[in-house]
Amino acid sequence: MFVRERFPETALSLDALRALQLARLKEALRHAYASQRPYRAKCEAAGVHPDQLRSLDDLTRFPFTTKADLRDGYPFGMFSVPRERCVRVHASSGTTGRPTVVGYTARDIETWAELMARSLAVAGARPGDVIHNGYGYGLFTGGLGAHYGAERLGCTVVPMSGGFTERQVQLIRDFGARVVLMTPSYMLAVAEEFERQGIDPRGTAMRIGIFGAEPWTESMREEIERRLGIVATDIYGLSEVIGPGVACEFGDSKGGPTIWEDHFLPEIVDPETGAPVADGQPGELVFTTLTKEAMPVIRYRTRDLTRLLPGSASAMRRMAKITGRSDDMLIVRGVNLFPSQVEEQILRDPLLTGHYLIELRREGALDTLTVRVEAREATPEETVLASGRALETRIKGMCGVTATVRIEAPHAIERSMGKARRVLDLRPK
Ligand code: DLL
Repeated sequence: MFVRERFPETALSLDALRALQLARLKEALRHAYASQRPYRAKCEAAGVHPDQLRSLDDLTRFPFTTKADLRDGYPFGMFSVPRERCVRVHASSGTTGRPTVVGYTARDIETWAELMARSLAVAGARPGDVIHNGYGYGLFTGGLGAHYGAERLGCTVVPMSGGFTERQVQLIRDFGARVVLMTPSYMLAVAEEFERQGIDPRGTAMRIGIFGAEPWTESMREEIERRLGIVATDIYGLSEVIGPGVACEFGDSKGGPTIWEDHFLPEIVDPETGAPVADGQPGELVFTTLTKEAMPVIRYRTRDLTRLLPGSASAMRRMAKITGRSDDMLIVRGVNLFPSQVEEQILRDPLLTGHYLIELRREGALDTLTVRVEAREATPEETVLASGRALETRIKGMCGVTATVRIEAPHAIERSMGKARRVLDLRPK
């Protein structure tokens, strides 16, 4: 009830939603065409003009925007308004080279805060809640994006950021946080810190976790819920589109994040050919921003792999859990493998902690795969060995690759404070 009253857009009928999207799309396309020279050049090369867009389906005739376009424009080349009209910039570091810079007008910040407030609300947060925000503050969009949304919803925000794990536990407990935000991998590290301090998280006010910024599996969700006694929901977003709050899961029905389609139009395409893929089929997620002023993106290739699912709690569609990014896919001796597949197999064993690192090496002409995992405290030696062998068998059986499992001492694998690094590729380039 609260969600529908405070965020009536979530109750739009399908017809009203499609009409709103079409009106906004026409405007967004004109805005990008008029203000982003690189995008206009692509349209001209493809022989298309915004006036030719009459239906939502016509969008597939327009060119994509890629990460390379944003990098080429470094730093402010993709801005659609004079830099002076931007009240903020964020940047994502990326793995190589220049960061990707994104800008926001005052209205963009308002939109973002409102959508982030909507996300927190559907996950189960309510005005008056204490929200512990463990997403990193700074150029990363996680911290400030969640912060503004929580304030807008009327919550008391604890701007904790990542790190200082002992302090995270102390403040969650002392300040009575009902809602906790951080990456799922870091939540696991915080769960361990609760255990180390001998504090039962069930005895705190913490009830809801809103986790994202990195891929995580259903098995990871179960592990977090079991260890902390909370409801774990999935929030999705990316800086190029706005930041966190592009989509968020309803806490009571789960089933994948609902995409805020009144602001971001999703498509799925074949990652190799770019051809459209029907709802329900797997492929690469593509977004068109419908209301962004400072940096609209038309058909932005996210490289995230997922499927579009029909709406459940709203007419807006959901996305299935991200299986991985097309650039995170490992090819090991010809077999395609995502870290999430390995994660699922690890978490089937209650003796393993859920912290892991996949190492790839080349020996002679062959790639080798080592999966480093950790046993929980005080696991007897023979049990550890048996767990390792069983995991090798499951990885071979379920993922089709031969892996060597190395079980390490508790805490041997580095904890991340934000996005976890799951793969170390030591193969020569
Ligand atoms: O990670 C924004 C964010 C902050 C989302 C906090 C959720 C919570 P970037 O740093 O630009 O932005 O990274 C975006 O992270 O393309 C996905 O690959 C991945 N990602 C984000 N959320 C999820 C999720 C933020 N729920 C990239 N599940 C995206 C899986 C996610 N992957």
